[in-house]
Amino acid sequence: MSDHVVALCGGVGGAKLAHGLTLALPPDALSLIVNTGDDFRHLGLHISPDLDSVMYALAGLADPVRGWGRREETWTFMQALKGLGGDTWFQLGDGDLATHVERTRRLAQGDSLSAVTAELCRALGIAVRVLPMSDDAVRTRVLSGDGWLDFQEYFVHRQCQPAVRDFAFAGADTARAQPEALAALHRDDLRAIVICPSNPFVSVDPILAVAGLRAAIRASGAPVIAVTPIIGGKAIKGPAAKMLAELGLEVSGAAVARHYADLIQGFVIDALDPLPEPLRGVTFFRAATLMRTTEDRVRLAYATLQAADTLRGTRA
Ligand code: FO1
Repeated sequence: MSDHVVALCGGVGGAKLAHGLTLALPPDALSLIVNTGDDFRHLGLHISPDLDSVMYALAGLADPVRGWGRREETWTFMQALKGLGGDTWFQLGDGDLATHVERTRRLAQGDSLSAVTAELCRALGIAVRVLPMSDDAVRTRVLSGDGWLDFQEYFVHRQCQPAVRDFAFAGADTARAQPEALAALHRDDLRAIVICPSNPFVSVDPILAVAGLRAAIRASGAPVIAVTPIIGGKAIKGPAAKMLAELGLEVSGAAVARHYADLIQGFVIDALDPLPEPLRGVTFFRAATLMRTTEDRVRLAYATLQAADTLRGTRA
């Protein structure tokens, strides 16, 4: 029986479906491959925003309003830093700070990002495999009207205001795919590969840019299914809709499906959106994709897996 699922995810939306999948599947039936293109060094610390969004979502620690960081957070460190005239454009809550300090300490003693992530997951009671896309540095860069910007400079410091023209993933050509991630994609009992409703340009594309990962997905016999991050012409959170418009693309789930067209066999659009024009090799499914509650996450996880199951055996 084919029963392993691999999910690719980035920030907040992706973390929500990843959480739904962990509740729908036994822990050893799921591997999560997480974007690390947003990682950067700040205040001497190694910050991995997407790994943290996923870990906090799975551990029930995520802040439901901000989407990033921990809930019931306190900000004493930030206030003290501000008082000293320090750099405060990137907000680090007190509890969240512990994650970055501990990650940085372990990396400095020579542990890999995968090993550190596994330890952090164990400490937070997370049983599923949370795998950084690579242990090597890959850094997302954004080409804007103001030239090339580092990702967090664009995303947080400039609040996604510069219009985007292109993206680059520095280091992706030579970065080695995380070995367990690659092995999971090569399993012959793979039930589905799920592309979570993460930003296609800056959360999923960096994963696909890592040498070997896109090829492994294409070579897999399992159905590949993506879930829309766009509902009714809007992104629930983040700049996906703004980016689509700035790149001259239609702001719709269908446009995201076209972006993934060479990779997917299935695409889940929102139940309230019109069915897109047919796309060669891609079957569209409808589901309620807005995830307000934990039940919504689980429902979407089951709907996505069921849709993928109908596609089994359809790959050439
Ligand atoms: N996003 C913000 O918009 N402002 C912040 O100050 C901020 C701080 C932050 C700290 C830790 C962390 O793990 C994430 C944080 N994020 C913040 C979110 C993050 O930069 C982005 O959501 C992701 O990189 C995009 O997926």
